[in-house]
Amino acid sequence: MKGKIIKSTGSWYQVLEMETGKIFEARIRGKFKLIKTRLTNPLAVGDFVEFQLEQDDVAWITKIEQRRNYLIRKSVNLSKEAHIIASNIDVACFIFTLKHPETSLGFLDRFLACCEAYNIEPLLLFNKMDVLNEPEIELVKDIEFVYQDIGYNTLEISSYSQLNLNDLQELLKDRTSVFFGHSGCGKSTLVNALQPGLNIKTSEISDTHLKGKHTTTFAQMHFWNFGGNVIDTPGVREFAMIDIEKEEVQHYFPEIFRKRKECKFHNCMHINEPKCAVLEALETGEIQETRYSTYIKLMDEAEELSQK
Ligand SMILES: Nc1nc2c(ncn2[C@@H]2O[C@H](COP(=O)(O)OP(=O)(O)OP(=O)(O)O)[C@@H](O)[C@H]2O)c(=O)[nH]1
Ligand SMILES: [Mg+2]
Ligand SMILES: [Zn+2]
Repeated sequence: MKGKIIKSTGSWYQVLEMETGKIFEARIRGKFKLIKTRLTNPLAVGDFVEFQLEQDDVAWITKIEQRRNYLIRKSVNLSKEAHIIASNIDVACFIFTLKHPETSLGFLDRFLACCEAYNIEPLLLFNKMDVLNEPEIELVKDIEFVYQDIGYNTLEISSYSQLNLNDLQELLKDRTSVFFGHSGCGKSTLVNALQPGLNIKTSEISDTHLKGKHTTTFAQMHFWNFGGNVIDTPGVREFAMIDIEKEEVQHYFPEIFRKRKECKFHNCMHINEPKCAVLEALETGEIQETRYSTYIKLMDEAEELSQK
């Protein structure tokens, strides 16, 4: 039998049998190594699998199909183990909140670099617009402009005031999307707002730290009645890339990669080389300092990893 993983807790899974629409609780039998990296989860939500039924109700997953793409992360300094957030994705939505909780641009840039590396289309959603005052709205628009200029698709939204939710539905319709962001940024609330009746658990962010409480603990796929589906994921604090070479990092920053053609040296890494077009663009503000600083950090991390 063939199916798709729609929920994963790490020890057991939910598999949707595509033909009948039946859902089974399932476990793994055998080895599932598609990539060489050590993983905390061999199977992820979005994976297509083969499974067998035993005594009618226990499903054993026996095989996993190659993934078309996947979103993968590890914590910045932590172990060598990585975690597949979701797989076989059409669009990866990054939920950005200027406040409650505050989202750092470095976190966003790491996510975008990962999308570039794994061939996933990102969509940048500026959420909780309803809580912002005029200067804060201006700030969001400035940030938005920077990312649009690089080539990313963006949308200002709010689940509370329903801002642009129809436009968002259009963008998500008939596709598999994943919602990603810090705990408390409003991923699950957004799923509920896009489809009232799902009643996914949400909770208020803490008053003292203005951070989320990690309400969603497992990735889970939900199906839209307007077509397509979404993978709601647990909030994460930080994001690091895996298996990345120092020289390769610039490929994942489109504006840096475009500029590199004008550098004097063809193998310029844009650190301190003479006649570097990227450093010049940084000077003029054409390339953002926050983006550049994440670029440098990712190169440092890649170098550190290669020395281990
Ligand atoms: N003002 C405002 N608050 C929102 C909005 N969307 C969500 N919230 C609130 O933000 C808090 C956190 O929302 P959740 O949906 O649980 O956040 P989450 O991203 O799913 O968090 P985790 O599951 O912990 O990763 C809740 O109190 C929501 O009511 C919004 O558009 N505007
Ligand atoms: Mg949630
Ligand atoms: Zn250069």
